[in-house]
Amino acid sequence: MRPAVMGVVNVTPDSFSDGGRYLDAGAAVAHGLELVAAGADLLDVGGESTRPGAEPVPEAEERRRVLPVVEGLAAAGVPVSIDTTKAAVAAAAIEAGATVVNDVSAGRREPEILAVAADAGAGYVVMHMLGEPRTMQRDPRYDDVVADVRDFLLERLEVARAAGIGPGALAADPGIGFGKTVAHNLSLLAALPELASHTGVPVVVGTSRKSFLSRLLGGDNSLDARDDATLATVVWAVDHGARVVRVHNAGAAVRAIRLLDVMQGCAA
Ligand code: PMM
Repeated sequence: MRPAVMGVVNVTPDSFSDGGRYLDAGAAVAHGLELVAAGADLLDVGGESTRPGAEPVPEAEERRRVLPVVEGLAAAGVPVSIDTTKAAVAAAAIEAGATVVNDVSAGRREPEILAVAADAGAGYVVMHMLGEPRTMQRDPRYDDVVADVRDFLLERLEVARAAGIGPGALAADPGIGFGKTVAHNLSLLAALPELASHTGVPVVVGTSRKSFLSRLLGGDNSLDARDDATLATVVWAVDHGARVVRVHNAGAAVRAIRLLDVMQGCAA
């Protein structure tokens, strides 16, 4: 099955690459529709930045940011996931038409979010994060990053199942950049086949424009450099079993994946 491209619509003032650009709901919806026209299969709408150092956003403000955008996109027939850790925001977004809950806390911040997804029959993405966005990049350490992340995902998937989320509704994400050094991120990208086979659910990977990419390119922090590097990781991730890639530049990812598909066909 062709992997899915999840386009990012951040309705935040402070996300790294698109912070502040789509705070207006109309602009955010228009941007989302552009991503869909470029080939995105679904859109991930978020109103709370999770970049390193980010402070939490009050629930009322998060709702105010995301709900009109979810509503506008869903009304246009676009599959929408809501990127939130808050149960009430997830519930309101589902009411507005979202069909997937993308929870970077994997149900640890507000465990009720699991029941919200279960009751609605929504999809649910379980992501690994060490600590919380405010502090996660302060000297992250693991015994064995791949084993630790794998065991965490297995445990949270079990909790999600116990809360009533159906097996076909679950996906797992190693959380690239969430409490990880460059080396941790690379180890996890190399271990995607293992994560896919152990979890038994579709694996989601979000490398798009993340800062480890510019470090790997010798500190080139330009958007072009991050976008180019993103494409390399998208191709790598899909070739190593990722079923969903979360990206800002959907058109480029769709083209790269199409090319990979052709090359895989020739190699088979
Ligand atoms: N990354 C960000 C936000 N949400 N959700 C999932 N499932 N996986 C990710 O890697 C992920 C996410 C942060 O990226 P952004 O600030 O550029 O949107």
